[in-house]
Amino acid sequence: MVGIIMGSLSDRKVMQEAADMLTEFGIAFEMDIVSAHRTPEKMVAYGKTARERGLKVIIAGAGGAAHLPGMVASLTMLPVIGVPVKSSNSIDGWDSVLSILQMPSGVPVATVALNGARNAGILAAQIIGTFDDAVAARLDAYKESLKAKVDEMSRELHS
Ligand code: RP5
Repeated sequence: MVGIIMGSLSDRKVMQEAADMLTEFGIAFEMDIVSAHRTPEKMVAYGKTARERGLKVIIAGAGGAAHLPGMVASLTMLPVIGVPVKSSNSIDGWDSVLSILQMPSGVPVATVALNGARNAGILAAQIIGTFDDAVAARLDAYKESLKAKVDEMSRELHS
């Protein structure tokens, strides 16, 4: 249902959080390393075949000159969620954020926060939840659990 791709194995720790959320919501996913610069042919094949292979959403994470999410978005009509990863030689992550965020008109990438793979997983689940009632129900329960946590914090503050 969801394809999670990343530019390098060094992105894995961050991107695993997206996978963990999809697992929590009971959504099937695949994970692979696809580099825009080191494996451009693989990236083109991935983007061009994603829909016919049954994927509904793609989560793409990369750092530095992070061209993977935008390039994949140019190759498919599927929604692409971009995760800017703060890589080790990064200028505080701004390189990753801006190169994923500043897409040209007509080719959107839904960009989450720096290292925001958890939200990418939740957003992908919300897209799947628009046509899958079981996933929608799990998302409702998740949102309720967030409310319950804030209520608990409020009680603790006033105790
Ligand atoms: C990008 O360059 C990857 O997405 C990664 O975030 C960054 C560094 O990659 P490695 O040099 O660690 O393979 O392509």
